[in-house]
Amino acid sequence: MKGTLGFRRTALAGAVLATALGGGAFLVACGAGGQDGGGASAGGAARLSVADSYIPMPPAGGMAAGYLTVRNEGGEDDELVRVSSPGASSVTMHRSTASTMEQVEKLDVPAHGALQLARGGTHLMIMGWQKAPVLGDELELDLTFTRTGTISVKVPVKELTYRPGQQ
Ligand SMILES: [Cu+2]
Repeated sequence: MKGTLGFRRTALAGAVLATALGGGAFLVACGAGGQDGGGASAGGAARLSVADSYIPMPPAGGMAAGYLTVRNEGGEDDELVRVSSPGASSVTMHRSTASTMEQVEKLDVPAHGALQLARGGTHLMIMGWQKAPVLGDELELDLTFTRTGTISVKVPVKELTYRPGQQ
């Protein structure tokens, strides 16, 4: 079965590359079972929930990062395509690379999987706060997904060193 394994690796690398390029090249669809017979509405829609969201307190109320996890318990892939907030003029999606970060237009939320925005990786960038945030504030983020539509969450402003799981 070496051939199969090799193919899977190639497909995976392709998917990672397509994601990295951030383009519309999502031809490398859901490879796993090798069934590419449509499956669109078959396995139940995407079922999303958001957890572990927080914003480390930005220095002097400037640019802040936002982190959260989007879980998808449903059978369809979804993708996060837009984030906005009534309390900030700009929220963008960023991916960190070795030495810098770049804006991306969408982020995948795989079926039976999760999209994790975490320190050192993919994150939200929040700018233009209408009111300088203080610890304990909550910022509404409106997350728009291709299939699910918009989910609004209240994201707490935490200490700069906060990590999820800490109280
Ligand atoms: Cu960034």
